[in-house]
Amino acid sequence: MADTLVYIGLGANLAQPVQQLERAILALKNIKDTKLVQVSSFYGSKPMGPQDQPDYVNAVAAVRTRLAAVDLLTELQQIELEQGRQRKDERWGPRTLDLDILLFGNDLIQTERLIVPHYGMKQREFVLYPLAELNSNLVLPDGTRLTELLTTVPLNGLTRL
Ligand code: ROI
Repeated sequence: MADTLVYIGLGANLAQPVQQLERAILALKNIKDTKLVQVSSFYGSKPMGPQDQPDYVNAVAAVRTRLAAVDLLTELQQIELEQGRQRKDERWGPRTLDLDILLFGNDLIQTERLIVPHYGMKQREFVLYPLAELNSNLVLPDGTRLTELLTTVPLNGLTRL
């Protein structure tokens, strides 16, 4: 079976977020049947959602995997839990680590556990700009060009750290 190029969004805004992302990247390197191929710069971003929470640190990583998407998701959720992620009731609250599958090749996935492409990615500056650093020629499965999205989504204070 061939491998799949996957883009993963990383985000944290608690408990030393830069270190959380660095630790998560080490953990990505250890996922079975998966190779880390690229990591963007780290970015500081304003919280999307409730504003009474710290700023975020965000990045995007590219991996090549032979795992099925759902099995990769299980691995990512395990890493989140190992880094102290607590599932809270509050929607869009702060978190020590968030790992989102943004794109899984050109696959469209709509299951109970997983929706890919990530539902919010087209509107999120903290996803689109790091992604563009990895592949500015990227075209989404629906044919949208990343460069096109960048013209419509402002930086909103996003800064490269
Ligand atoms: N806001 C920013 N800036 N970065 C995130 O990674 C992020 N993640 C989230 C919500 C709470 C929606 N806001 C965010 O899950």
